[in-house]
Amino acid sequence: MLNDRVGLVLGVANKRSIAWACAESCIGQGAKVAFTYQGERLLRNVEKVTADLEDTLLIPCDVTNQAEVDSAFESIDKKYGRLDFLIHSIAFAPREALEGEFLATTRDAFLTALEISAFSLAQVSRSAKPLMKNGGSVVTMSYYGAEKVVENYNVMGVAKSALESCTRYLANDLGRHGIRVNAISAGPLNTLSARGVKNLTGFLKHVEERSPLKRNVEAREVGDTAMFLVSDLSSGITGETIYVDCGYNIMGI
Ligand code: 1JT
Repeated sequence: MLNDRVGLVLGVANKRSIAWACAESCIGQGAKVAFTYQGERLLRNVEKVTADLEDTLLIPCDVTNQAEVDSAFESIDKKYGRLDFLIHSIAFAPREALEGEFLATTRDAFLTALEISAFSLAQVSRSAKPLMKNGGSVVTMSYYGAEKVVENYNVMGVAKSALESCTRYLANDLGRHGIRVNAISAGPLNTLSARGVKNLTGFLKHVEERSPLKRNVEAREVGDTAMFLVSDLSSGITGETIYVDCGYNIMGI
């Protein structure tokens, strides 16, 4: 399905990362995948996870550093001369912002969360555009807290709303260049990011009880949806947010 395609995946922290599940699914369909990592601290992890891959590229890329973003895309251009898909799976908010009242969000936490979690999609899409010479597909990760109030999710919910809106505006700008942009709204997963969440276990149990499928989503299922979105199977879909949450979001009372 993805033979001869080159992709870039942002946001692998370890083997449980949603980004890694996306990469695995795409590689399984024949894609070549390069990875960015944030800071030396995560390089070891990404090296470990990608050790068995051939023809990969590990590039440092902290999105708050424009020079690093520029040189990341230069590296892609130099090695592959093209890019067919990009999977954006990064977000950040200071830990204190993900508990208590949203009302208490500081200016600094707000700006950081929106910069790293939403603006970065526009930033990397802009850099990817000239490399997506034969069209392309960009996929990002959202969460239900973008649409409805989820206790403690707070400023990340606001950032994910902005991210979903960025997805639509970018889809409009890039559509004429044959580039599609979509978001996946994944159900909660026990990843490194989620580890800091208060009462994650109770939260996962709640979804298990309430979702139509009576279980939590697996990273593989999110990865497979990302693979679908970067493949030609989804050629008519852009600007969309697709829920991969065992149906949790459709429920009322
Ligand atoms: C971030 C973190 C983004 C955790 C995230 C996230 N998107 C989803 N999660 C998991 C989650 C987090 C909370 C939650 C439910 C799910 C942590 C680091 C910053 C970026 O609240 C009930 C808080």
